[in-house]
Amino acid sequence: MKKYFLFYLLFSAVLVAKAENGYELWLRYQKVNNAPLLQSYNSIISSINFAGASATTTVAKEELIKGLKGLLGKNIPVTNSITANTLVVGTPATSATIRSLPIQSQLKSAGDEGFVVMTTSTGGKKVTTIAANTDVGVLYGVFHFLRLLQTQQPISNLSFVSAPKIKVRMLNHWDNLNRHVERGYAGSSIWDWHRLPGYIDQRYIDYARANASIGINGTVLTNVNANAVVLTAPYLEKVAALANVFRPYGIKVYLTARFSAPIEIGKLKTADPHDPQVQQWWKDKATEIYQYIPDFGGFLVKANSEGQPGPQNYGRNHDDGANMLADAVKPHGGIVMWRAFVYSHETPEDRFKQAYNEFKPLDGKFRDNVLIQVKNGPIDFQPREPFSPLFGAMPKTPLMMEFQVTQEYLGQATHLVYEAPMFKEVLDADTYQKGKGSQVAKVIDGSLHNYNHTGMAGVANIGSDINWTGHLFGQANWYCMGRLAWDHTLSSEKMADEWLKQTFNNNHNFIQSAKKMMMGSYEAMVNYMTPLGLHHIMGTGHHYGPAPWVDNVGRDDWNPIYYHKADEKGIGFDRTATGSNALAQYAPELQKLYGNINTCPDEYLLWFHKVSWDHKMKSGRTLWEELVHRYYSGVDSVRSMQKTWAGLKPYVDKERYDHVNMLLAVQEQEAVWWRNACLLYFQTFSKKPIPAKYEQPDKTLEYYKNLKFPYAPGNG
Ligand code: BDP
Repeated sequence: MKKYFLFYLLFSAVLVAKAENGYELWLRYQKVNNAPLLQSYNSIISSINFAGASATTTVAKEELIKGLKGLLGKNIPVTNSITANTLVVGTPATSATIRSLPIQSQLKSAGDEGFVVMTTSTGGKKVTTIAANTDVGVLYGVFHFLRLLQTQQPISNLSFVSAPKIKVRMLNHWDNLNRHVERGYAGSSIWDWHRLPGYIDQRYIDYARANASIGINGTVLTNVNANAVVLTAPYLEKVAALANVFRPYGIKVYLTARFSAPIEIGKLKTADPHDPQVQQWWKDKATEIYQYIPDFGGFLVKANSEGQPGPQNYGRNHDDGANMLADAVKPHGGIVMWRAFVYSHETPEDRFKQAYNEFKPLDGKFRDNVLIQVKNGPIDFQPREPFSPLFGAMPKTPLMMEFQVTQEYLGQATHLVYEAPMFKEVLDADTYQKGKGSQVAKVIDGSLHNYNHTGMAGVANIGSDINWTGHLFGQANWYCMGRLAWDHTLSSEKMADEWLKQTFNNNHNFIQSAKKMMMGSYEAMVNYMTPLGLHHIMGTGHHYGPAPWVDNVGRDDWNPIYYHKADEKGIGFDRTATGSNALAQYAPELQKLYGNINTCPDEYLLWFHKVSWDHKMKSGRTLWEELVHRYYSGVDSVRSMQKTWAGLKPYVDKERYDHVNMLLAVQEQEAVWWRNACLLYFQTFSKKPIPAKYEQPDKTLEYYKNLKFPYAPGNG
């Protein structure tokens, strides 16, 4: 008997210390391990009064019950009555109590999707309320409330109103119908097209929960390098099944539209946007899609870019193409997101300038349901780019932001890189387009130019891996992208703090050290990959690892040597008036700042200037010395991250500790690889030594040049 009892004890202990594989993301709802706080939470939440019966209300209610059960360690009764310390949840439409609470002015400012979380009273009883004008607002409020508890905030005197600053908050999946994810490093696509529509993977539901918890309200299911087959009836049925799962969570489904679809699946001879038959085909297609998915969000389009078909194939322009699709979805309430990531094959122009050159003249020519989706920087999701000069330059056309959450150029899924500081750097950058204070964030939230539509998209880093994102810390990038789309004023520290507390624990020492590690990780990566404004020097095709020497790819601007222009004289791309003059696309204030080699911030120096190896930097070092210093300090930072993580071992479960630990070791090796390969290569031009005080490269440049990775993941 005793033996069995011991066995039982052992068994239940194993259950309690259940494996943490990262699947639960930041929605773990572990019991609050701070006794006084737990007591206070318990005294403030004695019952739940949850009004409403819609699908959204139902999932919100289930989430709240589940969350509170985990966090408080017991079931909180759901009641129809209201007593002291009831949590009152609902909308004015669903709850007479909400209508009567003194929160009406706050509700007004919450708008359509926002919420109010307040401590208030009714009939002399103190209550807490989660209220909104819509059911989805309630859902967001519930997630906010649960976040407060998960991050162990006081809740005795709440007064919080929140409304999203951006309307379309979106993930872009670059997922192919065969489940290969372009630039995906976390397994294969989570969309199991073959088994849809009949089989609904639990992942779809958990995906929707996770997105709703951070305010994401749209998802583009398919790759921008699009396949028209997704627009055929059997696939629309599958898409509809996903849309049905996501709908209660406030998430709309969007698809990528292949511009040549009328030819490929419609049997037309042309896809010319001026052809009436083509226009009709898209109208009919839109009508068909809306029969399957009544709240279909609309299309995302990559056209005349990197070989994708588009209106220019027919001598038309982007506005012709975008407007045709916009007209097709307009009667159904859809939008078109037309990408500005274009650079032409023929143009010998600096690639930096091409998107601006093509789109700026089209300002004001798009239908009112078109948004132009612009990558954060002018080239292509490099570790660090100055903001795209289009931001601020198209006052009559809503521009939305496209960030890349998946780490294509940022160490893929083996490097711990917290991206919030990079996103914030762009959002906070001042365009000066309407004088000082014209930040990129104000362009995309519509406040600078009064845009009627606003949006932010993140290219997803999600795949079939058990922890969703390959690297556990990649989850933080998904998290902060959603949070920033909701509120771009949130600081990187705050989001790291929230994510860490929810994902791991609330221990002060753990949080302080782990946060510091996250906060330094972006700059570390820039330093060991592309310091001082270097860009696009990674391996051809797969973009894995360094390859600054590549000079034989089909077109000039796919070659790293095009971007760094290193020679005996120096290194960097002259984009001032003596060079490509891309700088002229920015406001005069920035032309002046970036145009002067002495005032140009170090971060962007080689983006805009060809700099001699002996140039004296702000640090007092020569450019060569500074480059060496940066590459070495990048590696040093990774080594300190390893030390920090080792010190955090007592605070993290074994599975997740080991996962991060092993990946940090890989990251260290790859950082050394980047450093050595780049410095040995650039040294062939600078002809200067790596000072003896530094550990010297242990391999030759030839060795690095000969490395090949035919099966690197994520390739196109
Ligand atoms: C590049 C990627 C490529 C994408 C392209 C895009 O390497 O796979 O198709 O961006 O955004 O960075 O269209």
